[in-house]
Amino acid sequence: LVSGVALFEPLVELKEHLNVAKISESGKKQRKNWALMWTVLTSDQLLLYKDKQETSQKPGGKTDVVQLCGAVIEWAKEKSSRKNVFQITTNTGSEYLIQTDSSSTANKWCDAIRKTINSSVRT
Ligand code: I3P
Repeated sequence: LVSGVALFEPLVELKEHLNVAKISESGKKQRKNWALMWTVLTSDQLLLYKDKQETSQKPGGKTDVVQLCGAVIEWAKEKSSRKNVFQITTNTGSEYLIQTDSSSTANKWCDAIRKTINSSVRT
C-alpha cells in the first residue's frame, strides 16, 4: 500500500529551508531579494515554497518551479557577499541564487542538483 501511494508522488531527493534569490526571469534581470524558502528537489525539478505547509496538494501552493532539464549549475562566489552561494540558470534564462550558512549543506545540494541535471540531459 505504501509503495502504491509513492507511485503517484514525485520522487523527493532532498528537502530543506534554503535562502533563494531569483535574479533573472526569462533573461530579464530582477532585483535581488533573498527569501527563506522550503526547497524540495525531485527527480527533475526544484520546487520552491514560501511555507513548509504548502507542500500539501493545495492549488497554487507551489511558489515557483525550477525546471532542471537543460539547466546549468555553478558556484557563484562573486555574485553575493554571502557564503556558500551557487547559481542555477534554467534553459529558459531564469537565474536563481541559492545559499545556506552550512557549507556541507550547500555542497550536498549542489552535488544533488548537478546529478539531477546530468541525468536529465542523458534522456
Ligand atoms: C541588496 C540586498 C542584498 C544584497 C545586494 C543588495 O540591496 O542587500 O541582500 O545581496 O547586493 O543590492 P536591496 O535590498 O536594496 O536591493 P547579498 O546579500 O547577496 O550580498 P548586490 O547588489 O551586491 O548583489
